[in-house]
Amino acid sequence: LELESALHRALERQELVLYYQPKVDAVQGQLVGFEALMRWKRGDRLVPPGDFIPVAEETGLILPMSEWALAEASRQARLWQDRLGLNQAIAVNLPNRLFERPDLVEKIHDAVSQAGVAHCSLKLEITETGLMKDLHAVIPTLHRLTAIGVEISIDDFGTGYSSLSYLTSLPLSELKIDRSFVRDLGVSPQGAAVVTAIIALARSLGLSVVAEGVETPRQLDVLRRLGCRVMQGYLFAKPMPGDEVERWVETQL
Ligand code: G
Ligand code: G
Ligand code: NA
Ligand code: MN
Repeated sequence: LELESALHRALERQELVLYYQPKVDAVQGQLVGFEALMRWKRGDRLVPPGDFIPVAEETGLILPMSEWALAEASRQARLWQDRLGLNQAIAVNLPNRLFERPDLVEKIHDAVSQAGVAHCSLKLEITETGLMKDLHAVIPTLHRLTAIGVEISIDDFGTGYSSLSYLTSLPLSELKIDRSFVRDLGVSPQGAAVVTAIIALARSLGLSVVAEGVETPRQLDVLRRLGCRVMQGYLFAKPMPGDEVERWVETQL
């Protein structure tokens, strides 16, 4: 309860910040997008999302927090467009509770229009576990979002216990290979099995694939040989504040 009121104040006092982690095409060496990750500046501490997102979800604070994140990511997209000519999309993690909102599509529309960016400047990352809870309620919303140009990515793919049949009935654009599978690459011969299967699945469904949590050149090498180009992880860049991203982008040119 104490954490709940502290989090409430954090939202009002603008103590929440977004960090951004680049997604790169590791074959061409190109920046292809960003994932926005929330942090809480609590005094001189930087609280990671694992320590407050669960409470935010339980209390419903996740709704205004996510609304804030959508607006903030849109604002950042506009800033990078103006300052650096960057047009890569920023992906926001959207907890499945947000699909309870009948006005979700309008909220997203408002966020991008107020920032003056195109709808395709935002992407949404959702997890399969939450999706499955109320798939039929979610499908029309996903269709409306993709119709206005907001692409949908499935986060932590392969870690849920859901059936795969939903993949063909949803308008998705991307699967993100969970970092637990990437961690095992090059460690054991079985390590590559799941990753190989996800890449094949994505390819046959016409989806792009992103490997998360890439930390070593060995993992990069195995992923490349398996046909995965787009990667995200400490090997390339950690999540950074917006101004640090600008410096990072300049060193990449
Ligand atoms: O940044 P970090 O490694 O600590 O993220 C931990 C978890 O918190 C990840 O699973 C990530 O999806 C989640 N997370 C990070 N930022 C956000 C956010 O803005 N909204 C939601 N709902 N989850 C987030
Ligand atoms: O659940 P989600 O995939 O959104 O979580 C992303 C989390 O992964 C963030 O907390 C981010 O800080 C973390 N992360 C990003 N790159 C790496 C990496 O290379 N290794 C590890 N261990 N974590 C990473
Ligand atoms: Na994510
Ligand atoms: Mn993820």
